Amino acid sequence: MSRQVVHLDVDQGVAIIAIDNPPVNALGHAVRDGLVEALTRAEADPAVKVIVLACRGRTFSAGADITEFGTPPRDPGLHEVIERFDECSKPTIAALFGTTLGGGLELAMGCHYRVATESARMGLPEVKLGLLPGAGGTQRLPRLIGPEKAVTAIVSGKMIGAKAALADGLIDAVVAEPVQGAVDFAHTIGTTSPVRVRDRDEKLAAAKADPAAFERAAADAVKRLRGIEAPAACVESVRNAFTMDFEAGLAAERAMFMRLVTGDQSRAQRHVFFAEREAQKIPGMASGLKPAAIGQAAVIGAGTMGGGIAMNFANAGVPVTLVETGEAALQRGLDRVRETYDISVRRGALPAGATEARMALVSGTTDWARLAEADMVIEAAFEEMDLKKEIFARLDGVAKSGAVLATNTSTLDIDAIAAATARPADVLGMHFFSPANVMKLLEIVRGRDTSHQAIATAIAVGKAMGKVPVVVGNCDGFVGNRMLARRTTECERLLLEGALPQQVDAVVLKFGFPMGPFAMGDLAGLDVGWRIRKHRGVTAPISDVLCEQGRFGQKTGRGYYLYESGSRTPTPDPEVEALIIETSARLGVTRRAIGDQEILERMTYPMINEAARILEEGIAIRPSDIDVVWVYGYGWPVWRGGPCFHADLVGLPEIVARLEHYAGASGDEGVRPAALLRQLAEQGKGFADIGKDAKAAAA
Ligand code: T1G
Repeated sequence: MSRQVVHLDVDQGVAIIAIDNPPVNALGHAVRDGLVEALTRAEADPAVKVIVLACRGRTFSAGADITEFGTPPRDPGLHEVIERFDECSKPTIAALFGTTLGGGLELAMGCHYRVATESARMGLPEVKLGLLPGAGGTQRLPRLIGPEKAVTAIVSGKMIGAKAALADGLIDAVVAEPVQGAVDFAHTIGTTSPVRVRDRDEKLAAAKADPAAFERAAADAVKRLRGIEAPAACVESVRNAFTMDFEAGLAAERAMFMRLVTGDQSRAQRHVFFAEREAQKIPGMASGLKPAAIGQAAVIGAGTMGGGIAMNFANAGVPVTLVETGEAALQRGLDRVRETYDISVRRGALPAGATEARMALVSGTTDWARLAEADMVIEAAFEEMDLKKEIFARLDGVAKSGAVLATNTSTLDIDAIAAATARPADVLGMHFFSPANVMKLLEIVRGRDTSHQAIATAIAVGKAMGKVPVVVGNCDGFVGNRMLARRTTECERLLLEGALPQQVDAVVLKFGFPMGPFAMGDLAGLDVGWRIRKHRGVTAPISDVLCEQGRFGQKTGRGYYLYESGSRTPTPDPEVEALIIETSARLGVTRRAIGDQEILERMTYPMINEAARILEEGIAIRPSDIDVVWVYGYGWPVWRGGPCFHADLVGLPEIVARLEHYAGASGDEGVRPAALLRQLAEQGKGFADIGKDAKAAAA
């Protein structure tokens, strides 16, 4: 017996149609069916004068049911349901609260009026799924708030609050409580004949007369969006709102939606949407396990990373104490945090007053006894094992029982660090990516003895910080950096064999990364990798020579590229080209022209191969976790879904064959296809097939 997902109640001439489909009132087939049935009854009921569309639970509808995409469409379609509300002979009012998104907002715009609670937020985020609003949103939103604001909102996919929505004309009133507010609003309109949004074109007039302002807003909205299809479709469809009649605009929108929803880019972006949520599900973890409450946090080390981590706590509203060994270093750290907030306020990224509000949550001390107050301590000291062991041994004697003790190490052995304490169950890695207060990815590294409680707490803290947490196993480089090391090795080889930095970077940029690996190295500082290589006794001929010459990248004005007078724009450097050619000769490597396709394969396939090994060793729970790591931590284009998703699109047999070729050419057994990769290829399977097994195990 399927549960009732739409309720209809009538009281004093007002019909309340309430969607009841937790967790987010997604507009799946049963809901759409129920809405048509309830609306038909309410419209036919002579006692009903006004109809309120409401939702139960925590939010008005967050949109179409994304899990239905890629399955055969089932009538009534969402656009048909919305048309029914739009054509209704009685006034219809949507009662918004929570996060009204996508098809949920489109449904609300199909109603004649909208009210919302003050805390309500609303938006059309379809572009983040590689789509455009496909149920009238690109035609109705411009009629409510004007084409310029509509195109900016739809291409960004951002939410706006109720006050801004009221000011723009998206809603008609801000109310204290959604349903009662809608009922009260109903009494103000009485039974005046409904005003259909489709018939409101006063806000289109200016764009019809002079589209220049719209075209400027559209160009501004899509700048820097290279290679991705959905934003351009969003612009075209909003433009249709004032260049076509409503029905034609609706039909064109639907056609564009159907093209996008069946395309690889939207499939990739929907894959990442679910992968990000799947990554927080840990097989064997009791579903009712509650994370520990973090009332007070502490960060050891007030350097760049420590300061950024402290900001993450303050941003989540958690008081945090920065701990340093000396007053001068502590003050420098606190000043850097304050300055970072000030920059965000000056840029408008944070509201005025945010610096003081956030800094009120950040304190500093050189007194380790203060650590006893913390429910979570994150160590962000120098990347040196003996120092970390000393810190954790000392922490073990000070921290309160049950506190989560985390290290921000980017590669060191979590088990070795945990062994310095008598409480390894409370120890784990929380690997933030620089800048820690900006980058979304958080690798949560579980040690051999780490408890599910500690992991659940770290996941919850990461989410509260606005991070994307991914639980990974303990090995050198964990998941992201371990795969990056494969790409870095290929970068060095490509230079020796005949490529130049600008050629390799151009190929990686064209694939969709925001930066190429050499420009990225110059940004991070070539001395960082140099120090690690020296520590491990490995060499990278060209990068080592650059570092020996003090060419560390942007920070020294020259690295692989030149940076003229403090500019951040990389310029190819003839001296570096000469150095590369000389190094090839010195090492007896005959240089050759290397094609872009080979470069792209060597920039991606060895990493994909390493992903297969990571899965074989259980360092990642599922392939989609690896996709999340690379999309949110390293700039893999979200519309390509991540390394494993991409590998399935290319086809594993092709990748195996090319890896065999490159392993033979280089003599590097690390490039030879992993057993799992070969096995999947032989079975005609992909990484996605592994994901299905892991998901079943986690259920
Ligand atoms: N469809 C199906 N499942 C959804 C869903 C959706 N639209 N939104 C969320 N879920 C699931 C999610 O996978 C998770 O499942 C659970 O709900 C809680 O979500 C025609 C085409 C609303 C801000 O893009 O942004 O309408 O992991 O963990 O952090 O034009 O969910 O528990 O099994 O994210 O509180 C447009 C997507 C759809 C909104 C809540 N709408 N959702 O965040 O919870 S396309 C969206 C969100 C569309 C029309 C077009 C967030 C949220 P599980 P959660 P949260």
